Amino acid sequence: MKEKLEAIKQAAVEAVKKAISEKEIEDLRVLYLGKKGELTAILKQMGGLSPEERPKMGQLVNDAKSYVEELVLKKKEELKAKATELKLKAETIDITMPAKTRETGKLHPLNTVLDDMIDIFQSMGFDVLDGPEVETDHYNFECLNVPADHPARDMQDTFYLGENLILRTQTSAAQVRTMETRKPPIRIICPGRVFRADEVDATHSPVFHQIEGLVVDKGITMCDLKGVLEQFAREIYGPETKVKFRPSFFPFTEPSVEVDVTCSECGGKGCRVCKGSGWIEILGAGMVHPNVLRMCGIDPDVYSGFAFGIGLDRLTTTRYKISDIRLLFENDKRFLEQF
Ligand code: 2U9
Repeated sequence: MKEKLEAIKQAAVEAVKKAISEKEIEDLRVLYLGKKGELTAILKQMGGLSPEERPKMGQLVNDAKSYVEELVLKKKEELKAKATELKLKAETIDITMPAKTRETGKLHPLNTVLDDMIDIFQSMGFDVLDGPEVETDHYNFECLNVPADHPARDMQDTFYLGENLILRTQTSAAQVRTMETRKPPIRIICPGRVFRADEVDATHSPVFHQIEGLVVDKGITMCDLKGVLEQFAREIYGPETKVKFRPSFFPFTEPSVEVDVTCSECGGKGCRVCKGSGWIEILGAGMVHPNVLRMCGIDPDVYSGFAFGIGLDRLTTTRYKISDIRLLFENDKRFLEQF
């Protein structure tokens, strides 16, 4: 019996040593030490022993059980510690690894310039509005006093989508729509894309951007026009900038002017940028033609107004010294990343 006990003990010790999982060790505990386990079973066989041998054998079985029990416990703890170590290793964050970089988007230079312009006009009390890019002949030409035989109406100059449907050639139509629905005082700017059937080159694109403004109220004069546009020019080009108003002609304004500022490149001395004149043209403007007011349902005997139109693309190319207007529309990342 002693040998049998020793054999069971040895088998248990070997099995426990080899166990590699907590589940395996628990199964071994049940197999050897459980109620029906092999070491428990041997106690039950002691009935055949003499009364002197019984306590000795009992002591030996109990010693063997304690020995295996302790071994199982130790192994269990060992395996648990190993599992925890493996888990921690798997979850370790390598703080020396370089972080994933995320590219940040930037504003397109046109939008930077537009935002600056909107800020300036909003600070002077203008609201910002927009309108449809597809317009009718009525809103784009008729209401703006552009006569039927005006070259701008020619298919050579305007994109026609149907007999009376066109891609707007200026954002003025949005202002006409406003005059139809709002009562004066009106003080609005309308930025947006406009379209003209131009040949494409370094300074011309069939799609370009404008910001047009309109002020209508009682008693608006050329002085208001000058004050607002001088303020705008100085905010954009700096307080030392000189502003010049030259007579011009547009069908929708009378009188009309074109506005020049001292060349920011040479300060007015004359250079390659201003073609030696010392001046750069930045916008067109004028007092809203009485016909336009009338067609928009506003009585020109009671109200007057001024309007202006600024080309955004040229302002952007001169500010950032961009040599070709087409770069603004190509969305080439190598170009855009520079701003
Ligand atoms: C209404 C009445 C009049 C808008 C105006 C200009 C003068 C002008 C050009 C600037 C550069 C177009 O982008 S550009 O080529 N525009 O010179 N625009 S007055 O006049 C209006 C607008 C709306 C109801």
